[in-house]
Amino acid sequence: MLNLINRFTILQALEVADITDNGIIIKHTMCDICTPGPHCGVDAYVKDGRIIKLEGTKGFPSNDGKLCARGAAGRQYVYRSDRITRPMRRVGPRGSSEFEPISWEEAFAETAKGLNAVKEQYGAASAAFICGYTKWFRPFLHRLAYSFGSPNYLTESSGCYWSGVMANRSIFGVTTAPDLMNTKLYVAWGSNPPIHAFPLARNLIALKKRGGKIIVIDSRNTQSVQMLADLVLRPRLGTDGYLAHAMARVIIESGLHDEAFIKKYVHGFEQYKQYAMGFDLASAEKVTGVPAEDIRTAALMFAETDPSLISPGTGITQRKNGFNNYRAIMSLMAITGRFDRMGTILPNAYETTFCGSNGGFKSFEEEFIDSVRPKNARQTVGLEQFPLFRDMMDEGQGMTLASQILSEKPYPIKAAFCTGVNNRMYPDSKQYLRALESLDFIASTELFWTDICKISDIVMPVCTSYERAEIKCYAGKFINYTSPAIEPLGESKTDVEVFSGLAKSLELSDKLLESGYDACARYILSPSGIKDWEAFRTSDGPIPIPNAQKYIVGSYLEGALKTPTGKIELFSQLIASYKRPDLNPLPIYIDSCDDAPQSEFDFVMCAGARLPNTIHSRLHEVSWTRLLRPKASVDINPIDADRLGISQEDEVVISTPVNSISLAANITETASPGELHMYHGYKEADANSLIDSEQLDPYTGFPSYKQFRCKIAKKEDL
Ligand SMILES: Nc1nc2c(c(=O)[nH]1)N[C@H]1C(S)=C(S)[C@@H](COP(=O)(O)OP(=O)(O)OC[C@H]3O[C@@H](n4cnc5c(=O)[nH]c(N)nc54)[C@H](O)[C@@H]3O)O[C@H]1N2
Ligand SMILES: Nc1nc2c(c(=O)[nH]1)N[C@H]1C(S)=C(S)[C@@H](COP(=O)(O)OP(=O)(O)OC[C@H]3O[C@@H](n4cnc5c(=O)[nH]c(N)nc54)[C@H](O)[C@@H]3O)O[C@H]1N2
Ligand SMILES: [Mo]
Repeated sequence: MLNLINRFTILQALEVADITDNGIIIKHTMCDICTPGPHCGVDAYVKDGRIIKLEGTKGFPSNDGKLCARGAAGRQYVYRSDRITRPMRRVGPRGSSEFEPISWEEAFAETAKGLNAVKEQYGAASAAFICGYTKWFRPFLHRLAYSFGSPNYLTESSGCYWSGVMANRSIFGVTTAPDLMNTKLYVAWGSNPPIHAFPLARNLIALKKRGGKIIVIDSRNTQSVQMLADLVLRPRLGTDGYLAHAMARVIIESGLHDEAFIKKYVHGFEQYKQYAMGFDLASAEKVTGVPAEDIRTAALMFAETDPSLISPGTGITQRKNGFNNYRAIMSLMAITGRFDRMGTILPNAYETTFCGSNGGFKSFEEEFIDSVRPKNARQTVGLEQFPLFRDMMDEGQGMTLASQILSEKPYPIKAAFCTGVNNRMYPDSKQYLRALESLDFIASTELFWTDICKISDIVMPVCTSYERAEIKCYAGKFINYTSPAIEPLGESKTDVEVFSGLAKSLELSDKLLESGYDACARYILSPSGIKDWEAFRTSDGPIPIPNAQKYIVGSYLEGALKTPTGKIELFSQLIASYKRPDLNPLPIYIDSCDDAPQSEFDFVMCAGARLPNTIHSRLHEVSWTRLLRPKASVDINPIDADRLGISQEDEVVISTPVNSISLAANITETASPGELHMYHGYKEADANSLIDSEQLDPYTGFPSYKQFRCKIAKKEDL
């Protein structure tokens, strides 16, 4: 997106920093409330040390003056009444919410004592270092875990986007990015850009303005359908693999696959083709619910428009057969030669430069972590069960943590250092909380008083992006170093300050980590070519990265691909090497619903399709955003509502074999008949308390967030 905007416009716009008028100072900062990719520039209007207004920064690469509903509520988020402002020590029984304030020295000393006690008795691996969604400090936490000697660095990404990363790596050997600016056709498949990332939606509107086409494949009737789509396919939940194979057959039978490309670059085409030929249009219509003619039209439109690309979202992966559905979709790109070519998907030559953002050069982020990797450590959590995850990701599969804590198999976990962890984001959220509650020691860094804080022994207050300095790279080869817009609230610190303080108290002899954010970042980014670090630190806006390389399209394909065969793999040799009957080298289709008996649990729930006013649990307690959808509610189709006698806003009960919750009914065509949709993270109606934590995708360990059986009834009928 950056290359669209003239770099001088950006820099000029940002030179107007710090205008003072009536005692108001305008600070250029960043909203990091959502995904790391498009973090938006924000002007914080600060008076007497408090933010009084937020506006999008004009000319900023990702948002050019705009803010979404979540970003606009940032001021209320910062000043939420349940912000933690002092370090606290638990004094009553665990869960009693009895805490007393302590000094930071005490907080560090007691956390070090708690972690070291577990290390002495059980070994360092028995302490897990866990983080939620937040990405800005991840390499630092990773390093703290390794310096401590524990392999157990776990993140929320093991239920978020690692599955898509793994699918891309298994096929292409590398993660990929859509070349949106040069494409003629974009397929949003299980992805809803206007809601999940509005900077992306702006680019899609631009694509349409220049005559491009958009196909939306979504189980719901979404904003993408209404705003962007030229063609809409609405498959039943989880049937995307079937749909993709049926499209592959149409493409191959029409001779629209790229034979020369396949011959040169693709491994396993014959096995794949033979498999895909089993998916005829009539059966596909039955399974997916999409009219056969629409499947054909979509297949032809995708294959005949060149260049075209498919960009799948987490709507595909968060279910039992999610990894294979994703692979089936990406296989369409492989057989049509839509890889590493302008307007298709491009390999990410540098997967991450700094904290999940890509600045076009190889930084020392890997070295920062690798150099302290514990030797001869025990098996990382979840990796015995998920060998593909083990071989592709450098962290544990956090979805299995609760079961390892409770079973003590293959070895006990007895302490957790949690940084922004919310049990309500995990499958069987009550079990996750129960498991953590049973530990010998828990310390948390958090902004707000969450349930995990309430069961922690030590709680350490941390601050938001408005209260800290933070570095971020942008795809257009720019890098930004913000300054705090306001002082950290109360006694809160940044997470990285906490890690540095703790590294000292733990006596890890990790001088680099002890030296703090700026020094570590300077080391990690030393290959950037930035000469005057001080000028960068105080730059107050994005600066060009001197050593950023422009990717030469096609260059990855011309070398050996990072797959076992050095080719694009439709048949995964790595998966074949495991020789496990439940892991198929081909992207096979199986029904991806959980095992609850259909006779009793006759609806399928998808929990978590993004809403404009939410970002997981973080904005549920913020009144501006909450007002846009005041009640936790479940979307149900009018046909189903009629049949069950449910009226708008009736209280309904949803049950699975794991739990029951009650919430309001929202009758809408958005949901297809037989399917329900609700958002996650509500205290009063926790979707994830319904989900069986054992129902995981065997390839990736991904949970069944977006497809599990349940039943629904009117509360007064029960
Ligand atoms: N049912 C269902 N469940 C889902 C999903 C779904 O679609 N459906 N989506 C999954 C996905 S994709 C994701 S990414 C996860 C998200 O899962 P989480 O990241 O756990 O989401 P939140 O609860 O919003 O945030 C966790 C906590 O981080 C705290 N926090 C915010 N910023 C900071 C910070 O800078 N430092 C610290 N220490 N804490 C901070 C917040 O206060 C919050 O309590 O949820 C997953 N869970
Ligand atoms: N507003 C908002 N934006 C967010 C977030 C948020 O919480 N709120 N979270 C951020 C995070 S952590 C992530 S990972 C991204 C995720 O961003 P997306 O991947 O876009 O996430 P979703 O909205 O959960 O899913 C996309 C679409 O998939 C559809 N879908 C669900 N199941 C199926 C299926 O089986 N087949 C098909 N074809 N479609 C299906 C849903 O109806 C939904 O419209 O969003 C990020 N942006
Ligand atoms: Mo996510």
